[in-house]
Amino acid sequence: MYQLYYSPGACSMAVHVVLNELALPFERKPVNLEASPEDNLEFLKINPRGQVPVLVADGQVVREGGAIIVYLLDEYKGTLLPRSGKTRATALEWLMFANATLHPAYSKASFILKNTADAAARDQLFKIALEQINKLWVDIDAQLVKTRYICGKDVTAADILITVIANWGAKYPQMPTIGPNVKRMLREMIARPSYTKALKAEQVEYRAAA
Ligand SMILES: N[C@@H](CCC(=O)N[C@@H](CS)C(=O)NCC(=O)O)C(=O)O
Repeated sequence: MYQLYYSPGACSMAVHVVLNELALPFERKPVNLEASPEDNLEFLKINPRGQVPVLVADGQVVREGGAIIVYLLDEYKGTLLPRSGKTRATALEWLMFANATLHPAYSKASFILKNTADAAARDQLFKIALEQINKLWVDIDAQLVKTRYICGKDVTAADILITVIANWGAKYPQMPTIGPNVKRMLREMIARPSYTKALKAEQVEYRAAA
């Protein structure tokens, strides 16, 4: 039995959706990311970096969302990650883009909002971070003009993670600009049973597709 350490609506939700897609049973372990280290001792023993997601697989700790998703999709056959060749390269490229380019762009904006005390400096830095995020959505939208999902006609893991990240902007003072083709994909993704179930379990309202 797997254990998934997660925070509602965080990047860990992509692992939650993948586990649902694969119909794998798992135990949900909520983590309060705002808690002080003293109040998070149990989780910090599992991941001293204090970050979710963490998957515990038969006692082995697996960290880094991208690695967890690839591990699960390699272990259990499915269409979310092609098994070899150029289609796998494309699927990995977009998954890593979501994990290592889009996610950090949002992390930057969130960091600025949380840690800049001076309001004028915060607004200025947030505006720059938002422009960077918006450029990435233009790129994603351009891809989704050509294809139904990010890698073609089939859903892959990248669509799942992109859909999770898109919702983070709902908490910002100004929401990122997400194009119509992305919104179409987001609506399709959140209608999947795997996604509906995860949103309900984590009690997350999805606002980015409107
Ligand atoms: N590279 C890591 C990043 C994970 C990450 O940034 N997780 C966020 C939630 S989306 C988190 O735990 N933030 C709390 C923190 O960094 O202290 C991964 O992809 O797993």
